[in-house]
Amino acid sequence: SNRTPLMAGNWKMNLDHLEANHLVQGLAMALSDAGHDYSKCEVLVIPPFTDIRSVQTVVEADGLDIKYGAQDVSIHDNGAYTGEISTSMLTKLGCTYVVMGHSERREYHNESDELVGAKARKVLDAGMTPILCCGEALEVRKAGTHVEFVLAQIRAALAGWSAEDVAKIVIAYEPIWAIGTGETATAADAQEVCGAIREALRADYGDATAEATRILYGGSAKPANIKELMAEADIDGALVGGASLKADSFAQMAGFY
Ligand code: G2H
Repeated sequence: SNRTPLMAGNWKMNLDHLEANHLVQGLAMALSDAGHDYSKCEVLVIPPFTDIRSVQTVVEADGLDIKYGAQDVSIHDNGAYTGEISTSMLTKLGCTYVVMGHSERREYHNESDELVGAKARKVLDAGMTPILCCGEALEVRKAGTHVEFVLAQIRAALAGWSAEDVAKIVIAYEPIWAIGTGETATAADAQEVCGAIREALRADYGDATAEATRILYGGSAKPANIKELMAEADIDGALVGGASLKADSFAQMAGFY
């Protein structure tokens, strides 16, 4: 395909700003030692808000090709929203991606598909790329309705969007039962849903959008299973939690090709 693979490290609530500085330097070194070709796989780190400035400083000082973004964002502009972070604060720091709808935020912060869609809209309008997360819980998987469930999440979030805008986003499929559990979906399980997502995009928005939109897999992705996942036709990269916290393992994953 013409889609550039994306290896995205979701640090979640880990690492202070000094550790962040250290990890990005280590990652840059590991990628450089491996002769990483960024045109074959884009490398993205997604640290906590308090680490972003620190990551920016390393990236700019060393002229790195590593991209960085945020794990969440407000749907509001600047103003009286205590505790929130705006898109303009992120763009000023050089962020180019923002995650929304991660299952941890849906579960612990009651985020609805509607809110997740509004965040994606806000991020796209600010000139950054939304990474829209979706995924089913174990009960849904056991009931065999996981494909319908995931497509419904995506369709609810993107209701009313144009084909051109949908082509600019990244979708991350993360089955909740495989997150941080060591339990990876098999490559075939992941492909089943990622393929169904692409066919739904084709039905809703046409071929050009279906072929352009990048779809990631997330859930215990690691060096040992990344090649197998990336060999699937509709998996364009991974959203990596635990394995992105070590420079060597994440660099190895980015070098899957
Ligand atoms: C899924 C993933 C990153 P992990 O949440 O978003 O985390 O790779 O630790 O399962």
